[in-house]
Amino acid sequence: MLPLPDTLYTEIQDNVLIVKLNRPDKRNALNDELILGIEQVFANIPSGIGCAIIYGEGKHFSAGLDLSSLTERDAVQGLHHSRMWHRALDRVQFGTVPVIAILHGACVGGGLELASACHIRVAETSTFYALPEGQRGIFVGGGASVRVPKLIGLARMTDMMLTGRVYPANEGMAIGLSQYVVEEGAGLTKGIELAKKVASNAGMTNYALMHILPRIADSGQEQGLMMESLTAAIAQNAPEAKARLRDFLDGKAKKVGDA
Ligand code: 1HE
Repeated sequence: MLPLPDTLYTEIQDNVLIVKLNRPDKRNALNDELILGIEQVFANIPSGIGCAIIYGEGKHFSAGLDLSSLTERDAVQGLHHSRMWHRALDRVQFGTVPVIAILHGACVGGGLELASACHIRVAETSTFYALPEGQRGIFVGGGASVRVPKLIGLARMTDMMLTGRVYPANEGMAIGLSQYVVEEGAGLTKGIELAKKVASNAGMTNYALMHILPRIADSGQEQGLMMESLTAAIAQNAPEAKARLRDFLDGKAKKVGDA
């Protein structure tokens, strides 16, 4: 694996890969170096890792696209730049392990695009969400037009971009931008707790949730139901599933709601 930029830091805790955006002086604004670094990290998840976490150093998760690079680009370069973001964030969404984003402060523009490519979002109470592209005279280019409406609906995203609306953490959770809100400073602990649960699932279950569920959601009812049946059949056939089912029937597995 190529060396990562100083602005991206990774560490491994047990079977969890922790990725930190480390450009706090620029509010973790995402320049090409960082986006390519993210692509590289998520394309090369070490074996044995069952879940990844991404968070930001400093007071903000991410201020989005590094705007300083935008003024120089022509249309063709802009197209390729947007496609580079798509490639990198596809690595996050459709990689080998589920990814949990821990949010605080600004989660705006490209920062929200990155967060929305993750599978679980945990927001600390300082988190605020916005799509300031509308105000900057540009359009989203990192996948928000596809991923954000799936979280909050077309009307809410349209309003965010037309009016510059900012959603605070609690409202963000209510509309679907995060699945959790936690106290300030508690995000990483919560993320690691969730990551351990995720990593303890059967491999086929996590694979299906990452790679098949979104495709079912994008397809028509008949195709979706067929894909569901095929996935269910493959999952239940795995030796790991048989062992887990046997454990439950023998009274050895946790019941729903057990810690
Ligand atoms: C930046 C960026 C950036 C900060 N690109 N340099 N995103 C935005 O439109 C959000 C722009 N940023 C802000 O609104 C604010 O910076 C924050 C609300 C996120 C944070 O405020 P604050 O007071 O903590 O920090 P600051 O003083 O505004 O910024 C500190 C430094 O970071 C400052 O640089 P300095 O050299 O003067 O110290 C800022 O210029 C710099 N900085 N944000 C470049 N985004 C794939 S398409 C996606 C399209 C988008 O993401 S558009 C949305 C871009």
